[in-house]
Amino acid sequence: MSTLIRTNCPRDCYDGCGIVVERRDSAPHRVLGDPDHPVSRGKLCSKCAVAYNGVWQDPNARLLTPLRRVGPRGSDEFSPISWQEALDIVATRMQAAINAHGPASILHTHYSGTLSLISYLFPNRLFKYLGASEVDPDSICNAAGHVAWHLMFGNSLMGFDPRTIHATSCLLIWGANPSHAAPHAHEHWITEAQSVVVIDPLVTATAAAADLHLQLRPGTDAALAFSLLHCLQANGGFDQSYIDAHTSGSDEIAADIARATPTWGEARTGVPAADIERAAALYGAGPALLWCGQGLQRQATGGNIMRAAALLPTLTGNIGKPGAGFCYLNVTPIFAGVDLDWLGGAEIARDGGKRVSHMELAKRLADPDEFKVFFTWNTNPLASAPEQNRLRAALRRDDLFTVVSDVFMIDTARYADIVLPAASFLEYDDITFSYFHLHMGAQSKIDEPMGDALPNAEIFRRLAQAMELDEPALLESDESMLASMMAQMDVGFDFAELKRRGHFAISDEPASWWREQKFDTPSGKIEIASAAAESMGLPRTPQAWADNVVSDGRLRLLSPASKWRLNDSYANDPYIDTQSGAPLLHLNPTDAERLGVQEGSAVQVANASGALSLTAHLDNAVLSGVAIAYKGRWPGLSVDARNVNFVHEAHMADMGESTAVHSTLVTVSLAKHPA
Ligand SMILES: Nc1nc2c(c(=O)[nH]1)N[C@H]1C(S)=C(S)[C@@H](COP(=O)(O)OP(=O)(O)OC[C@H]3O[C@@H](n4cnc5c(=O)[nH]c(N)nc54)[C@H](O)[C@@H]3O)O[C@H]1N2
Ligand SMILES: Nc1nc2c(c(=O)[nH]1)N[C@H]1C(S)=C(S)[C@@H](COP(=O)(O)OP(=O)(O)OC[C@H]3O[C@@H](n4cnc5c(=O)[nH]c(N)nc54)[C@H](O)[C@@H]3O)O[C@H]1N2
Ligand SMILES: [Mo]
Repeated sequence: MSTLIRTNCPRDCYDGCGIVVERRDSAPHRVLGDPDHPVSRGKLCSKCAVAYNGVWQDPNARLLTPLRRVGPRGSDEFSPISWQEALDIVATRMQAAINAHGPASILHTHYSGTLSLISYLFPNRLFKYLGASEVDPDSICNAAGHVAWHLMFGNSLMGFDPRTIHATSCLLIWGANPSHAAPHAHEHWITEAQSVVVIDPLVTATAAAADLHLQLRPGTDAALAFSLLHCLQANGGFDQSYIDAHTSGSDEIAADIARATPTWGEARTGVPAADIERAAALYGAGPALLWCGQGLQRQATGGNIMRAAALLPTLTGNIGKPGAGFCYLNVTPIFAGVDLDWLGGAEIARDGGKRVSHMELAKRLADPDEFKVFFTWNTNPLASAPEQNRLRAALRRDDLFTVVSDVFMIDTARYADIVLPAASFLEYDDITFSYFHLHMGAQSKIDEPMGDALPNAEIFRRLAQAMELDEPALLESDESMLASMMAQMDVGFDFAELKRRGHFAISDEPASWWREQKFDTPSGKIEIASAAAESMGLPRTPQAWADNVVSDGRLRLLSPASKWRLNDSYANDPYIDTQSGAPLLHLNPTDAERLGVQEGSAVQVANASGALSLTAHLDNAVLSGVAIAYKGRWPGLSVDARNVNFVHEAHMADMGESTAVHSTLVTVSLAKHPA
């Protein structure tokens, strides 16, 4: 017997695909694309198709019971225990930490293993209610961009509606690699634009398919933005009436724009002057969309870069009309009406918890006095966070009580005192969204959780009970939260009907956001010059900066999204492991020659935080001076128990205490022994 059930993918991905599951009684369910979903159009990307039909349904790979560590930290030695025992231990240790050191001595970290709304947000209610400390989630990903666009536009969570692509003349993709990070957008959506320009140091498949690719040196984007503006202005591409009506401070950058000729731009960015002029002509030809990914702001000056890039739509008036706009992220549930603050427990929050940047996690956790309990859920810091070696050492602290909740036995869990098994998205109801296209979806329960695993929300309800907390918000049922969200969205149907439909678009016609040109900044205008920035110790205006060329032989290591993994999810799927092959360092052949490295050579990649063994792959797609090692491998599955974050030094970007991971500098040398 088999039945078809619609659901949606809750991964941290731009695409947010529709899924159909063929539910089978005595065989693994078949997870397929939903033919009626406008984004996935009947197909899943290769990584999700493999992992959802593979490791995610493999009882030998999944965590099936709560575990208590019985061996040394980092070992494999755990014993199964009951939920009651596990939660009683966790509750007792958390209460003891609160009594002795205050609630801020509990540090929790979480991110986006699943983005389904209840699972992603509800657990925060408990930590907020206690007044616990939190690792700032976005500081590992995109906080610099958020701060930058908040300063300029008063909002970084609302961009353009992708459906407006039919009205655009040019799509400018800046520092995103949709061919990996948004494969369906790459295949179906981008192809609908009249012209496509890509700005990326790497020849990605999206860049290769574009009308024009500006292959700039990493960290030189702000200079490129000013040079593009110089050309746009020279061609009459500035919209002076828009500038006068809706922006403030343009006069303060006029001289910088005047100076940034195409030859000036070429010298700073490595992009040929003629290509800068061509890109400006394409962007200036009509309504244009600017899509800023997250790669361009993972830089030491990433916030400044995002402010500079935002000058393009601002000075050309490409805002609030069909086919025009800018996008970093669209937090679709907000526009659908969901009250995310309520769901995450803002109303019951107690003051006093600290906020810690991921860039400081390893350092702060190593201090025996600051944190006594470390609770990790929905994220795998030993794979994804910087300073891997230092973090691992901190997790060996005997006096740190560590709890990890995940679907799998991830590296971080090996350091936990208690491991709590989480159910997968096929095993409970929830609501999903995309942070790019404007659809909300139902996550439908296909089957009972595997083993004794529980959905995130149920784990935290039971923990609140074990702590004898009677605040109703901590005990609210999924049914109640689903009903409230459906009421907030006011779509005229209930969750059962959403499950039947699968998904809905938040509007029939493309949303025309920003049409009213209202900006939630102190002046109500787009703030090119910002007193708020100045008061944060930042420059008043975006600066035409470019990182210097590295001339001491070191390479700039970029570690962007891999085609085969979703962050560090799926790395444990055997088929994906085979497809990904050995961990590679992609090098430009001229750099390889200078280093005496050949295709397949074992190389050592090193800097102050440590050294990593990789296999060299000579690749003309990589700019000279740059090296690529894709993110997301599990350290525990590699020979030297390390992944690329072993050489990630945790430098902060200029805004948001955010990651500057693509600013990492490394020396590369031939390894003494084969990899
Ligand atoms: N070098 C380098 N490092 C990076 C980046 C980079 O570009 N370069 N990118 C950074 C970025 S952008 C991000 S967002 C982070 C992401 O880093 P992580 O948050 O660590 O990665 P994910 O793979 O999204 O999710 C982590 C875990 O969530 C688990 N999970 C899935 N569903 C559930 C669930 O329902 N409940 C629970 N409890 N767990 C679940 C998965 O099994 C997985 O182990 O990595 C960052 N790290
Ligand atoms: N397959 C897959 N999809 C994913 C993820 C994944 O791990 N795998 N992760 C998800 C998550 S959490 C996120 S945040 C997004 C991230 O996805 P993206 O927004 O695409 O960000 P990145 O992968 O960091 O990098 C994108 C591009 O930025 C380029 N880049 C690096 N430095 C610079 C620079 O200085 N300037 C410019 N202009 N470009 C630069 C890189 O070469 C890369 O091609 O993808 C999501 N989707
Ligand atoms: Mo991310």
